[in-house]
Amino acid sequence: MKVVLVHPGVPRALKKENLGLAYLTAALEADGHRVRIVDEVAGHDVDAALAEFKPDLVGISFMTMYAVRAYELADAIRTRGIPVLLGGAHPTAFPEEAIEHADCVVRGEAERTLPALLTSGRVEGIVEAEPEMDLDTLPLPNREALDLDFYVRHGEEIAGLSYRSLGLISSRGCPYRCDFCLNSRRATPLRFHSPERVVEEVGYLAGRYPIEAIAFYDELMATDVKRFGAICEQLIAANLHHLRWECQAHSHIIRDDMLQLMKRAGCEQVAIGFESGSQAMLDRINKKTQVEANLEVARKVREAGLRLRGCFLIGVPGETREDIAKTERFIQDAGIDFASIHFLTPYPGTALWEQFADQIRAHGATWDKFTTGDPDAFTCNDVIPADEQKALYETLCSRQAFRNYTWWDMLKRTMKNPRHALHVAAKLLR
Ligand code: B12
Ligand code: SF4
Repeated sequence: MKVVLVHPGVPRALKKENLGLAYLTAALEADGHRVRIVDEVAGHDVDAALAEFKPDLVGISFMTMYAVRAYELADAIRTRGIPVLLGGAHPTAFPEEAIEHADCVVRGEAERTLPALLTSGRVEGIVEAEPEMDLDTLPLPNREALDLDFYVRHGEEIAGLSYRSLGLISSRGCPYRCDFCLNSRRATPLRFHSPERVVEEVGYLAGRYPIEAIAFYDELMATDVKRFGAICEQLIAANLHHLRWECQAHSHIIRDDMLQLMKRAGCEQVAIGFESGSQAMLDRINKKTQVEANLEVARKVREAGLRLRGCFLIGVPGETREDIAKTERFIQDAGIDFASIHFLTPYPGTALWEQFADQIRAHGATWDKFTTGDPDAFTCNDVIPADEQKALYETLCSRQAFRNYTWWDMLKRTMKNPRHALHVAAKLLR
C-alpha cells in the first residue's frame, strides 16, 4: 500500500523532528508498504504530495496544539475519498473527538498495530494499539524519510546550547505520575533500548549527519541507573563522547558518581522538571519531590561541571504571588543555567484535565492555544485573577529570557556561529 504520514504545521510549532512518524515509517516499510512523510513544519505541501504520490491511505500524527490544523487536513483529505487515520498524543487522549474526522483512530504506540491493521484491511473505528515490549526488536526509525536537512539546519539550539543536533529516544515511559502529564492517567509501560542499540543509533547519526549534539527525547532517560551508566561507558568506548548531549532526569536519581560519568561521556546539560520553588505547589501537582532536595540536586549537577536546565510551571491551582516569587528565587538559588518556563496547561487525558473538565469546556479555548506558553488556553488557578497571572507569567518569561541568554553567552555564540546569534537575538526581541 502507499501511505502518506502527515505532520501538521502550526505557527508556534517547534522545529523538532517527529520521531514517532520515523518509527512508523520503518515499521510499515518492513512490512512492504511505500511511505512518504509530509511535514508542514518543514514547509512541505500536503496537496502537492497527495497529487503526486497518490496514497491509498493518509495517517496524521498530532499533539493537542496541532489538533485544529490536523482536523482541517483530515476533513479535506477525506472529501477526496482517501481514508484517514489519526494517531499521536491528542487522538490517544480524545479518540471520540478524533474519530469524527477520521476513518480510524489508533491510541498509543502503533509500530505493531498499524501494519497489522493494513494487513487486515479493516482500517476503521477506535483501535487500542499494543505497544512493543522489547524496544530493540523495532527497526531503527527511518530518519531519511524526515526532512533532516531542515531539522539539522534548525536544530542549532537545544535550550541554550548552540550545537547542530538531532533527537533520539532511548527509552519509553516514566514511573512517575505528575498530575499535568499524560502519564498521570494513561501511562505506557516503562521500557528501554539496550545500551548497545542506543550507542549504535548515536554512531549512525554521527556518521550520517553533520551534527555536534544529541537531544535525548526520553521522558526520563536515567530511570534505570545501571543501563544509563552502561550507555555512558559505551559512548566513551566507542569514541562518541565528542558529541555533546542533553537528557532529562528526575531529581530522585541524580548521584555524584553518575554525574561524573555523564560528563566524561559528553553530557553537557541535564534537564530537570523542578516545576516550582514552593513545596505546596509540588505537592498539589503530585510531583513527589522536595524543594530542599531539589536545591541539593542542582548543587551536585553544577559541581560536576554540567549545565542545568530547569523546567518550571506557573499557574498551579492555589498558587499565590508568594509561590511564584519562591519559584523565581529557586531559579536563582539553584543556579539554573537555562530555565524553561511553562504555563500549566490541563491537557486532555491528564489528572488535571479531569479536575477541571467542565470549566475548561465552558471556557472554550481552541486547541491551538494548548502550547504550555499561552495562559489563554485555561487558567487552573483561581487565587490570582487570570489577567494578573498572565502578566506575571509573561514578566517572568521575559526576565528569564535575558538570564538564559547572557551577553557573555551571546558573544560566545556569535564567535562560534553568527547566524545562530542572530536567531537568538530575534527570539529575545520578540
Ligand atoms: C519527545 C517529546 C517532545 C520533543 C519532540 C516532539 C516531536 N516533534 O516529536 C520536544 C522536546 C520538541 C517536545 C516538545 C513539546 N511537547 Co512533547 N513530548 C515528547 C515525549 C517525551 C515523547 C514523544 C515521543 O517521541 N515518543 C516516542 C514516539 C515513538 O512516540 P509518539 O511520538 O507518541 O508516536 C507513537 C504513537 O503516538 C503513535 N502515533 C503517532 N502518530 C501517529 C499517527 C498515526 C496515523 C498512527 C496510526 C499512530 C501514530 O505511534 C507512534 C509510534 O509508536 C512525549 C511524552 C509521551 N509519552 O509521548 C511528550 C509530549 C508528546 N509532549 C507534550 C507537550 C505538551 C509538548 C509541548 C507542547 C510543550 C512542552 N512543554 O514540552 C512542546 C511542543 C512541541 C512542538 N511541536 O511545538 C505532551 C503532549 C500532550 C498533548 N496532549 O498535546 C506529551 C504527551 C507530554 C505530556 N506532558 O504529557 N516534545
Ligand atoms: S516525571 Fe516527567 S514524564 Fe514523568 S510523569 Fe512527571 S512530567 Fe510526566
